Amino acid sequence: MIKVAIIGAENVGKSTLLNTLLGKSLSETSPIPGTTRGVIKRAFGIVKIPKSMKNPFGGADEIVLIDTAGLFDPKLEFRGKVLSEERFKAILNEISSADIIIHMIDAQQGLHRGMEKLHHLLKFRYEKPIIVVINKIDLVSKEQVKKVRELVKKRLEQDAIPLSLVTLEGFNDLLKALTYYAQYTKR
Ligand SMILES: Nc1nc2c(ncn2[C@@H]2O[C@H](COP(=O)(O)OP(=O)(O)OP(=O)(O)O)[C@@H](O)[C@H]2O)c(=O)[nH]1
Ligand SMILES: [Mg+2]
Repeated sequence: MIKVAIIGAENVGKSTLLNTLLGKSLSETSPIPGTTRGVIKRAFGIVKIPKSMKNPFGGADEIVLIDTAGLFDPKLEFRGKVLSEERFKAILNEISSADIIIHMIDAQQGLHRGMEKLHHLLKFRYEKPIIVVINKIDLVSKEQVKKVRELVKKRLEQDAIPLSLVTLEGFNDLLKALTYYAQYTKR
């Protein structure tokens, strides 16, 4: 069983991604930031791997997806408004036990300062493999996507996957990245 945590600022599309990956509506989504309030939501399910891909999860293609509350207010450097210090710590705890982390960025908002710090902490202190996705590319120009992608490359020193959960552009690339990292996960 592989544990994947989806993290990001409020309203970037974390719960939508969880639902899309599992092909069901398990986590509530809405245009209002701060929708996911529970410390953490876990969804146990099987991620659908396209037939053309080798199943990397060895025998069982079971994956635990964790949807977290938005960690930061998208416009401010502050902790998300639904989070108390205690909840914030509880989420960090949970994230630090994940095998793979998906760091989701809103193409309209760009990289969040607080998330940038957290990304480095998770990558270097906890040595987590992190997949960065730039979501909602259907809402912005190609230039904006390029700009955010270059910023990510510079600041996080890794390439990001442009994604839209409306048109599903990039979704296959995300699945590929997930399956790639899953091969290196200790079970
Ligand atoms: N246009 C567009 N809208 C999207 C996309 N992904 C998610 N959304 C919308 O963005 C809004 C927020 O999505 P959620 O999945 O609730 O976001 P979240 O990150 O879970 O938000 P919190 O739980 O509040 O932190 C919803 O209205 C979604 O329908 C996308 O790729 N394109
Ligand atoms: Mg949510």
